[in-house]
Amino acid sequence: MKNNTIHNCTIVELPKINNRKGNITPIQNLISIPFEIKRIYYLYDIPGGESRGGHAHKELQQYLIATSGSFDVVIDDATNKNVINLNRPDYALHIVPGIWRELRNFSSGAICLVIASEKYIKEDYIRNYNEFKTLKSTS
Ligand code: T46
Repeated sequence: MKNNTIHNCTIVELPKINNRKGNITPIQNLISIPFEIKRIYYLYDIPGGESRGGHAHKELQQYLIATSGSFDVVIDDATNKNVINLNRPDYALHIVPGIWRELRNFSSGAICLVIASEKYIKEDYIRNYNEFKTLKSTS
């Protein structure tokens, strides 16, 4: 968690099966995803102007996918920040542990699918930015 930087977060192209009837993107455990999937959840019905996130994870890594609409993800390793716009259902943002994230600028009807490496564990969250900065700077 300490040594991960935003440069370890990558945009991943997902498989896409296309024909005249439309597209399918299959996601298979440990094949299209480099970790074991323990949980899937999705954010939807986000009111205009709302943001989500505002935390880091100690162990959890995840894929974020804009299965519908678009939104921005700000990733921050306490030294550098980057803003990534997600707007395609066949691309995922892989966020490694130890990265602060905030999701904002949700378009109307946007859905953020999250594929996560861990079950929900409250203690895995760092929700205080000063605590996050301290953890990143100390061993
Ligand atoms: C993340 C971003 C992208 C649960 O009880 N179980 C769950 O599996 C989840 C995800 C949440 N919750 C509860 C915990 C809070 O009382 O739902 C409430 C809202 O969760 P949170 O404030 O963490 O929501 P987001 O959208 O800020 O963050 C979520 C994920 O928690 C987080 O892992 O990276 O989506």
